[in-house]
Amino acid sequence: MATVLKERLYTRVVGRRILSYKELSSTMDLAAQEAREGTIEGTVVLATEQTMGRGRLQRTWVSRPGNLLLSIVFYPSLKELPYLSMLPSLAVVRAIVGETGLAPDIKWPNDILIMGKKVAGVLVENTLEGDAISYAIVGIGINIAMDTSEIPEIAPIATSLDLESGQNLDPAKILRRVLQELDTLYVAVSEGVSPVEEWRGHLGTLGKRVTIQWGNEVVSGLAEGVNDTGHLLLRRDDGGRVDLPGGEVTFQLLAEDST
Ligand code: BT5
Repeated sequence: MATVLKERLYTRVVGRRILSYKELSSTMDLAAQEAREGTIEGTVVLATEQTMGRGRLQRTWVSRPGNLLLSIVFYPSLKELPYLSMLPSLAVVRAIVGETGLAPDIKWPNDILIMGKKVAGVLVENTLEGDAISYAIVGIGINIAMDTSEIPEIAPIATSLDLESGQNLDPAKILRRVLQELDTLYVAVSEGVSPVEEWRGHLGTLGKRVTIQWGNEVVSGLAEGVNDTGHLLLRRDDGGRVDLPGGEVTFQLLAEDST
């Protein structure tokens, strides 16, 4: 896949170096190792399979062949950092829309859903050195040829692009598009263009009643908006407004839906 990609990749930063493996424990770990060794920014680590694919908070990412599993190395400034978690989900949305015509949306902060089911996930792991960011690894998993109905642990909540589109999509084509979109967005951010408006426009969470777990806290209310650094602005039932940097969203059923 890497050779096909190299030939047709038109990017400035993302994908300047591509490392492709049949099997890894997690692309996050190898990308972090590469970053510590000073690899060039935009290095992409791809794996056909992961034996210990992970999500946030030590959760597992089901990682099988036929899907996209990758991590990208960035050396962002502190100013660029808040945007770094918006860019991958935005790049994935753009790629899915452009390559399949499907209409995904983003569940804050960065799950990609189609008709309420998760088709892709994004994980950003930052490493600080003193006050500066030493490196950030962006991990992206996209289900392409996965029959999620056969995997009990995710069957009720997950889907794949093949299932949703009724086609056998070419993972290399989708990968190329994701990397190109991510590159365009990252270069724009480094030139001072904010991705927030476009990202906000794809957030399916806004306007919904939600319960959010953030650390040990649980808050419920109306997801009113997001601020310029991506924090969710939640109107609590007592009228107060809270600003949440991250967390786990559960949608609340409206009374008429639950009957
Ligand atoms: C994420 O975490 O959604 C981030 C997933 C990032 C995966 C990529 S793959 C390449 C790179 N290398 C890694 O090791 N990771 C990254 P989170 O929001 O915590 O969601 C995890 C939850 O999603 C799990 O608890 C399951 O409920 C669900 N899940 C697991 N595998 C899935 C899959 N293949 N498709 C859809 N949902 C899945």
